[in-house]
Amino acid sequence: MEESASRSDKRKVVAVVGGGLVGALNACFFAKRGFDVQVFETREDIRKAKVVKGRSINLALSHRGRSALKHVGMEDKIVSKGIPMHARMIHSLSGKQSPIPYGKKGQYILSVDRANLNKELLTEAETYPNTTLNFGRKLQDWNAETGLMTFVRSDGSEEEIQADLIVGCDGAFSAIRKQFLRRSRFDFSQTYIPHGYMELTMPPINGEFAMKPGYLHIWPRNTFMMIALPNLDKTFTCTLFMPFDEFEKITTGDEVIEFFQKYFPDTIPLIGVDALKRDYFRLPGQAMVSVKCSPYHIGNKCVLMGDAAHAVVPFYGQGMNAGFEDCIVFEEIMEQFNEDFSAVLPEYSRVRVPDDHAIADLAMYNYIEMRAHVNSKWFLFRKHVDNLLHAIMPKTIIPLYTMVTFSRIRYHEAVKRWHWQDKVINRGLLFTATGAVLGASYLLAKNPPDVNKLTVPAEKLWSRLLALRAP
Ligand code: FAD
Ligand code: EGU
Repeated sequence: MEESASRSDKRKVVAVVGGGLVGALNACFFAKRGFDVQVFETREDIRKAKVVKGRSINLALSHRGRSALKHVGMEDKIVSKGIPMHARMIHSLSGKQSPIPYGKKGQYILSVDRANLNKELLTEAETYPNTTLNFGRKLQDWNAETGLMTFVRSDGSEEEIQADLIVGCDGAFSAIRKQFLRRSRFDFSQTYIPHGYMELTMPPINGEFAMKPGYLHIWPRNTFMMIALPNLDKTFTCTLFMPFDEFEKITTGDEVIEFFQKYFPDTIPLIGVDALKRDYFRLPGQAMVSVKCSPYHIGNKCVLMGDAAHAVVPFYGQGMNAGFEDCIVFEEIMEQFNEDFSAVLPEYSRVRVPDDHAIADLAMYNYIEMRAHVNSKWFLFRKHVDNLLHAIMPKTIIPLYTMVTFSRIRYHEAVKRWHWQDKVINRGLLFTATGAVLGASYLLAKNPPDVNKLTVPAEKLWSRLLALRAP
């Protein structure tokens, strides 16, 4: 009697599998609600490890990610260690640099250090007495009926743990997700893109940033693209995107320099010839994968969040931001349904799948668009058109990246609105063009041109037509 009473009194155990960015943040969300939170992470504690190998060194943090950090009181701490980027800086082949602001003064994104962000979130999670971080625990398998998980410790020994709720935050190659794949009516797709990425460091020059730090630097070259984000130590992390077969074509230091001479000549003296020759061969090009699936839950036992639910290609700077927003959405539904997992989990899938799929599609769309025809001129042109239309009709036309980056408009709503805006713009163009044709016909009918005077310079004819008045 007594035992069963104390058992039902016991706090529910939430196992967060994966102590990466989303797992560590999620631990804070669940800890705040008072659950017994157990985090399991394959790696050793990154706060103790000397070298942290891993994916991208820095990331662009924007509104959605910040909102989630705010929920757990971490926004200021992270923002204070971020470097604001108020604009993109477009580098043309000739070395010309053109800034394009992200928006108004308050509209900027932040370059944040991935390792530091992860460490701060783990430390924050640990401040809750009801949270335990378990490092060196790799999830091997789990049972969807019982919620029993098997972990392998660093020394090879196994450990079994039971939880009331399992939150899979174990990244794009999620081990938790494997059980989902065996279930009926689970949709899953995974696509590797032909491009890989490589990170190169641009050191400071005379103790100062080698380029202006307040920008996201971009070298758009169609098939090839490079992007650079500033770090607190006054370095830039440059990320080179190119097709794997192109990566493989370059086999010697001289070929690296030749390649950079052709596409990114202004960066050679900034990264340094020797560093370039050396660092290019440190690691091979890294793969990028897009993963979509649905639903995100199994019964009242398990739910996927972050890259485990939706890995997106990085061409919108939204992967982490979307994963952080997952945590807010789940939190709101927990509130709404009184922490009743059997109601919360299906609702979470229902609400969140369309939005995560929308951002996955947008990121893939932007990848295809950028590699197809985005050189520096086109990039500048498109962004200026976007910003101009917004300036003319601020309430009607909001650039897509603004909705994605600086608002919490649901991703799928942003896409809908974007299509609608496109229609408005096209109608506007059609209307203008029709007006011009009608106006021209009218003027020509009223004042048939004197064939002998058709040597009038073209500009004059145009200015007459545009002025819509008889000559
Ligand atoms: P992860 O960061 O992958 O963390 C998963 C964790 O789970 C890891 O710590 C891993 O060790 C652990 N784990 C894995 N398997 C197991 C297991 N079996 N048992 C226990 N633990 C396990 N996003 C942005 O918002 N802005 C950007 O600017 C941006 N730039 C990017 C640039 C590049 C080149 C790339 C590749 C991605 C970028 N992203 C960006 C996306 C971002 O990196 C991811 O969306 C984010 O890291 C997802 O966090 P996560 O916690 O879901 O997964
Ligand atoms: C890629 C890799 C510029 C960090 C998309 C913009 C990215 C980032 C853009 C990486 C681009 C591309 C946007 C932001 C951001 C732009 C965005 C891409 C950060 C549409 C560390 N993208 N990224 N769009 O508008 O909305 O500036 O590795 F080159 S931040 Cl590909 Cl806003």
